[in-house]
Amino acid sequence: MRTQSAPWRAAAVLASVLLVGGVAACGNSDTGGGGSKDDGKITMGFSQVGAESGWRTANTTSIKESATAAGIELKFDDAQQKQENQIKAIRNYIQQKVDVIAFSPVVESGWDTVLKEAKDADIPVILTDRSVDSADKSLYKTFLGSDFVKEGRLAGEWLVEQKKTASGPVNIVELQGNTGAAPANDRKKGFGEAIAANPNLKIIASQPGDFTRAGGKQVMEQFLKANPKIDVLFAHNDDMGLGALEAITAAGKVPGKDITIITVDAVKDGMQALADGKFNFIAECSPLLGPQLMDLAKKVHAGEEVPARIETEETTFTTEQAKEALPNRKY
Ligand code: GYE
Repeated sequence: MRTQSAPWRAAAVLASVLLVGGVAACGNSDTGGGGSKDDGKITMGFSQVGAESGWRTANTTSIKESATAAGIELKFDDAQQKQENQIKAIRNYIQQKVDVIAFSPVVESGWDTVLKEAKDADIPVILTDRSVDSADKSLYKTFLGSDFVKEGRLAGEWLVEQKKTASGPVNIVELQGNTGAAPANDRKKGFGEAIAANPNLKIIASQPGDFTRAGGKQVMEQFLKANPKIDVLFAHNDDMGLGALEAITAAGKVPGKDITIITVDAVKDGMQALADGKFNFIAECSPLLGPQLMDLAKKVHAGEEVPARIETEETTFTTEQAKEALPNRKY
């Protein structure tokens, strides 16, 4: 057995203290993070839905810029609208021992297993933009995003008011977001509940257009072919509404006049269409979630309690209001 000289022994003791400290930091459950804390920098793994819409592009920019401003190291993955890609990205983040995982779930269901894996690895999860339908609320720390049911309801209430003197049936077609997504389910629900106030208002066709311009255009073409009388289009986002404009014009109808168009989001292109009178009403949905998300990441990393639900503030726009707001619109 070798005996160590005093300086070596001191060095060995110091090394083991550092080692133990480091291991403790990696597995520290008090602060709720699974990554290494000793470098003082928070690492966030973020799984984004895709790049399907103007809203999504603005949301991605907001998240990237806010991470830089907050000094948070961001690992970013674009899932191209596929749940399997999101699950893969989250598993990678777990393996890399990031401090916080944040994601916007493309659909509501099917997350329990991977969320449990993150919880077992002691990595806090923040849901942003869209939520999950998991019964176990301990699988994530908080959900930051809009009230999609309310957006649908505001859209429906505006229509009820517009059509209150209609004496005959008002035929509505609906372009839904991607199947199973929280904003698609919830906007449909809110809108449906609001228009039930007037039995003349009838949804005669409703199909997913996947939140994309191409999807909106293609499905609107089918709607127009199959239905000679369409009075109203409710599109779950601006991009599908913008795609539908092309189909409506190609069919020889005047958007905003022959067909009343209601959308959700209020991104620049949508607001321009509204200001031009091609859209008639937009329920706003804010994509600028980055600053709040970074604040939350710092808090959960520090082991602070955060509210289980944080709702985004939003408004609605008519043509007049869009004209006023457009010059200062950032996205
Ligand atoms: O409305 C749509 C996007 O999840 C709120 O996703 C978001 C929605 C948004 O593709 O444009």
